[in-house]
Amino acid sequence: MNLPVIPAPASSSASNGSFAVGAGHGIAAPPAELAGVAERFAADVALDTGLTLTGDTGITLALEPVDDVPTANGVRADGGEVDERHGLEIIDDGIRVWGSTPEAVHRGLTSLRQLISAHLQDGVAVLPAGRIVDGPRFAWRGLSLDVVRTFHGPDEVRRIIDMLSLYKLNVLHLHLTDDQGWRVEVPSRPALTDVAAKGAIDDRPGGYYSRSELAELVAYAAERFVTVVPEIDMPGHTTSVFTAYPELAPAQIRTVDLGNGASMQLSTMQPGLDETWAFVEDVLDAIIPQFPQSAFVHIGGDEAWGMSDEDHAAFVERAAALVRARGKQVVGWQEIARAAIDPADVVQYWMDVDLDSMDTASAPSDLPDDLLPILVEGLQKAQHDVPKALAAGARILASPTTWLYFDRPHKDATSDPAQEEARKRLGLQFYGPASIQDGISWDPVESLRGVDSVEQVIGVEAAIWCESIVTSQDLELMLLPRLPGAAEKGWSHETVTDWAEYSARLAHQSQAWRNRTWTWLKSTEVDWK
Ligand code: TNX
Repeated sequence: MNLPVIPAPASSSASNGSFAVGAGHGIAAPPAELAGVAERFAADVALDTGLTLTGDTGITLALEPVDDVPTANGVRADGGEVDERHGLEIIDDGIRVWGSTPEAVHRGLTSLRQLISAHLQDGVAVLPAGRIVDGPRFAWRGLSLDVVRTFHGPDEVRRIIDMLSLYKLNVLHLHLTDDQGWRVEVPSRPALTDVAAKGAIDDRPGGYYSRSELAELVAYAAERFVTVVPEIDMPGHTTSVFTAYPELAPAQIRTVDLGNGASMQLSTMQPGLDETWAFVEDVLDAIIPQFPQSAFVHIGGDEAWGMSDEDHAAFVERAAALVRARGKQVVGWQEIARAAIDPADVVQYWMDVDLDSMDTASAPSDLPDDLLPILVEGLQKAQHDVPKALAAGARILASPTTWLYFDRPHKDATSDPAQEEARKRLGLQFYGPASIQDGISWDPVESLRGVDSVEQVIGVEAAIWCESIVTSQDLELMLLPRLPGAAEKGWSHETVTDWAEYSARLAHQSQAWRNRTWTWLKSTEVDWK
């Protein structure tokens, strides 16, 4: 059955009849544990559709297990075992949503939100009778958000959390530190916020989240069953730290411009310096308590160009040990697999490059001569990261650049001439453009180089890097309409690559996006509602 729901449910069947949801309906007195979920649903329906559910009949909720869909593969970012499987039934007399946990019921109500959006006409949504039994393929389904290159304030981050929630994504990975800035308070290191946080790319405003703003964001996400995972990127991508604490800086700081706001740094933290470790401990001690839901700390580890393999491994191993000593698990970009890692660590795979088909002649022509060999060597090493991670017993978080880097330019023109300027400006040109259809033409197990079984994958995470992204509208235009496709890869057991089927479901999403004032690329590939 082709329901206007993304991600596609594990199973669904149609029956005869329908139920018309209107303003006089609502959730019938829910069990106490589901009161919050019921309130959230009514508030979300109002924001998605303008329909205010003022009654208390029509929709019943129950805490009842669902076990006729497979359990999720992988690991949850909150480290728990929460079951997200749920059922949703529409009959002539009303609607019933059930699952064994509040989160499961919330996921079921999220499908109902989408059904109401798709069927609403003149204040009434006539929902065809039927039954959905659903649950996720992977336990970790996320978005990595770069808040450094452009600082996205708390209001914008809340809008992004709302998007994640509408597509049953359950992780917001905040990339809080990078060469250009630092976005989080560390009370024992005031120069991070007094100095490093002021930076961003070009003359974009800097900024950081205060401790209370972060606590509010984390709570806002938790209410929507989204876990916020913090990333402190090291030992590369740390130039902003050096501006604040020059005693940590290497002798020479070298920056290479790659165009479009992107740059490359050949300056890294030094594992041989005692001060480095005092700093890392201060940062971890300040940050870990700010993310109580997260069982993980992301330690970065990527692109430590110019550093020896030995130094990089020594750094990763010590930083990872400090995270584990604080009771948290380690997640890092795929380069951490070049160090000795633990089976409980998660390796985030991104460099899905095929070296043989690469055209190094197309590298930026103004690249200094000594850099191309460094880049090529990095790509060669990257081919071994996934096998190394798996050999160490660790598992993979799938973020392949080909399909999940949303800073790839949009390929297809838009039906809105006002968006064409932004479409052509946004994204890193060296990636080459991708269509929305390209974004769903893969599978998170089959398509990953070096991966051969679903057990090796803990989940799926899209990434949005903000070198080319300046405004909130830019950010949303790069996230939508791609985000639902990433969510589908993380959730749906059966990989849909049939564009006609998928784009019919995608077309319905624009109704809620319009009501929520989210900017999306009105790609001509889709017949938007
Ligand atoms: C690589 S992906 C980076 C980022 C850039 C991104 C641009 C990764 C772990 N590091 O620093 O912003 O490419 O797509």
